[in-house]
Amino acid sequence: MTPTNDLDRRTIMKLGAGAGAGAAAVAGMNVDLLVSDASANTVPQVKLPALGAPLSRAEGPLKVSGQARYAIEQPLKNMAYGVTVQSTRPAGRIASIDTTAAKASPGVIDVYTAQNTLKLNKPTFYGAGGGATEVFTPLQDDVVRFNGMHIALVVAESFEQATEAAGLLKVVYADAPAIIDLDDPKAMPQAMDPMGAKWGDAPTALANAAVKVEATYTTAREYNVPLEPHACIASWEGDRITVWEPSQWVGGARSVVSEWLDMPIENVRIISPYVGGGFGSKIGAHPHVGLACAASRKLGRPVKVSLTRPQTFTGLGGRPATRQNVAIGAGKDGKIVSIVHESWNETAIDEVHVEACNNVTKIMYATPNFASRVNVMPVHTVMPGWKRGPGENPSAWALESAMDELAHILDMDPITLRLANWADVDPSNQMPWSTRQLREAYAAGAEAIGWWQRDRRPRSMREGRELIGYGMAAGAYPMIRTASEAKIVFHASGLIEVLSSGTDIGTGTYTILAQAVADVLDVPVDTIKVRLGDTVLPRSALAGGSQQANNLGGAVTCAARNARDALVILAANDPRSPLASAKVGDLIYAKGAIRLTRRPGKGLEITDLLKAVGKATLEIEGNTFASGATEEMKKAADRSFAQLKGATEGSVSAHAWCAQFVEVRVDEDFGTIRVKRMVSAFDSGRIFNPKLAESQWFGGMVMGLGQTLLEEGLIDQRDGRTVNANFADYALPVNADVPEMQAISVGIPDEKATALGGKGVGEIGVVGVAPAIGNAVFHATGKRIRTLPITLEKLA
Ligand code: MCN
Ligand code: MOS
Repeated sequence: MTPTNDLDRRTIMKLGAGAGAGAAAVAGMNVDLLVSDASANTVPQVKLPALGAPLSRAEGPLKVSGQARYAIEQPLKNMAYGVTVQSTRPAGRIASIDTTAAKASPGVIDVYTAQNTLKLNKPTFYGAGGGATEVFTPLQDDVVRFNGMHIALVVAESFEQATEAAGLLKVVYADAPAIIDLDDPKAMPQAMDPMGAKWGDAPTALANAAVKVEATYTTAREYNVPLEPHACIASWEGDRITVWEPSQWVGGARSVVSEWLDMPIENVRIISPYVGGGFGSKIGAHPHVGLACAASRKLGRPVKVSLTRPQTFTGLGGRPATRQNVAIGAGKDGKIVSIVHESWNETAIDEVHVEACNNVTKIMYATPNFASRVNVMPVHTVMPGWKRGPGENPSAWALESAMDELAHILDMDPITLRLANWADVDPSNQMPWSTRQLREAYAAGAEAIGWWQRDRRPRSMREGRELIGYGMAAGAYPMIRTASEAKIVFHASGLIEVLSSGTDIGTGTYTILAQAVADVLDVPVDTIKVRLGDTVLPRSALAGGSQQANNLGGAVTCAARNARDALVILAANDPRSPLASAKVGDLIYAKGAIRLTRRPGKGLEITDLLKAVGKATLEIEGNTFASGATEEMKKAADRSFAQLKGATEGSVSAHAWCAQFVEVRVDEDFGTIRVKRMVSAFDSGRIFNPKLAESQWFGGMVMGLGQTLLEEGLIDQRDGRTVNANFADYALPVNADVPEMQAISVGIPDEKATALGGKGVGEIGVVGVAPAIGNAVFHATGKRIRTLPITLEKLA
């Protein structure tokens, strides 16, 4: 990978300009902030905002030294170990399960099945989230819904004993015909009518169009595969339960645990300070968590349930396989007159997960006529879930591949075609964009990869045996928002704590919240300690939908502003304060101290104030709730999806944008495809930390590379089994697959979208990668591959 310096410089300059700081100030980045940059010592010291500085991850040292304690590393006394047994048939019923041998096996405490069940209620809550995760509750009936479904939980004194006993169950199935996958002729589509979009008369305009592209694009079943497998510990004390669960959303996990167990939500605590990746798969607590909670209640001791790596492919779902028909009609000048789009995605046999495949299709280009329909196809699979850029990712694959096909038919440059169809407003609702630096993204990406120097004709560039291809594609991700709250605690010791129940799943939440607070309190970043991931902390929505950085950035900024006021009031009003003789109006807060407006040179430090007034701590809250928000609304923001605001719930249509560029090399003899370079330009608004944003974008780009060339859940047509449910056979990009990468920030602060002017970073990096690579493969070879992954046999 290239060093981050270029990106940092560009981003900082952009930010500097946008935030009103001069270019000279950029060179003078405070040494406090540039922990590892020795050169910063040599330049004049001008203090720049902490927010926007390329700081390293605050919790990084804890993680690399093994001190960060992940969920199942929690040492609890008297732990029992639960191992789930999964069905080996895809559909039908369980005729019987003989648990005799398992129960007699050494160390076994109990074996739970549908006959001897652990009662779990059906959660209603996730269903309201449009398929965020499954509502399925295991062991509650004898129905077999998919191959790999949990059908028993064996609990023993050790993991090994439970695993041994799990292999001794004798299960007899009464099979029923199974619908294996999207291509199964028995699969029946169900239209999700409310998700469609329509304006004008798209079919007629398409029929009359001078130029047309009509094609079918598919994506494979994909898995989220975070390095930390899904695993938890549940522990009861009286009528209260604590669950250590790697979670993107402790508030959501708490809701579902309380529903499963039919208990007051206040008695549930979820703890998740560190998460080894989730990519959408840890937004919801999955059924094994319910089993752990219920077993722990029954046994009166802590129960740990860890899915094995193969079980993470069947114990929860990833991105569903999708099929999309896209038709674009245009004039000879390239102006689009119609887009007709229909999509299908697989879902569980009795639950609906919708992949909103028209999300990008309906907003990218100005077209007078548009029609889209979204369908699901119930099959015998684990309920699919959200994987980074759900909806937008497959949507961009189809649309942006089709745009490339159109450009080829028209003999037009793909960027020129896109600019010819520039949408000045959101075409799906005529709302103005909040900001849309997409033209800048095209320009920056094209320049960086050398787009205009290439020969546009397919199969025209080569080096030895290798065909060279350039491809580009664009994309969007909506700016979702949910109001949140935060607390700042000043300690007499000097420590300043920032508290939120939001999580850091590897993204940088710990770091950016400290940066945001440091600016408002005007103190060094390293005096601030952020605590996250615990339902006892202030309420936060999910780290999902690329919203959390902006949600919490806004909340902690508000808390910090409140804190400045509160400190001034305390200094003026407490009779024990050294500044008690002053009036509130005579005091200001600056640089970590309370000062007399007329003599600001000398100040009363926060710690001295606290000591003087006899307080060990001072707690100040802040939030971004609307002024009239009721307690019920505040609870809903943390516990449900009810307060989540979509991209157009304001006066503007707010999205992050990307333009992805790649160079590929295709070996003509072997058909092997290697991505040689990836250059992406992103509009994510104001960037809070360019180093962390870059690593987010890079992560998304690598994930897109895997999706395009490697990842594919293979299903045995005889029994619906996921054949390659492991890291050896489910191929992911390793370092050797990852080329030189560059991520360029072209965003400007977008206060119409969010309080601090940032937009989403976490997911936009994966949108548009697949079509950019597919388009580059076409440019290299003249072959258009419309089914992901693009593997070498498809080029033959
Ligand atoms: N950031 C920034 N400037 C902004 C916005 C964000 O510098 N304007 C940086 C910050 O470091 C912030 C990070 O980007 O911590 C991600 O912020 P955001 O886009 O708000 O995303 P969330 O905090 O909501 O995180 C969730 C998002 C999603 S939805 C998926 S999927 C995904 C992703 O983050 N899963 C991840 N990135 C991941 N990265 C890791 N390591 N692991 C995952 O599971
Ligand atoms: Mo991201 S798929 O919204 O966790």
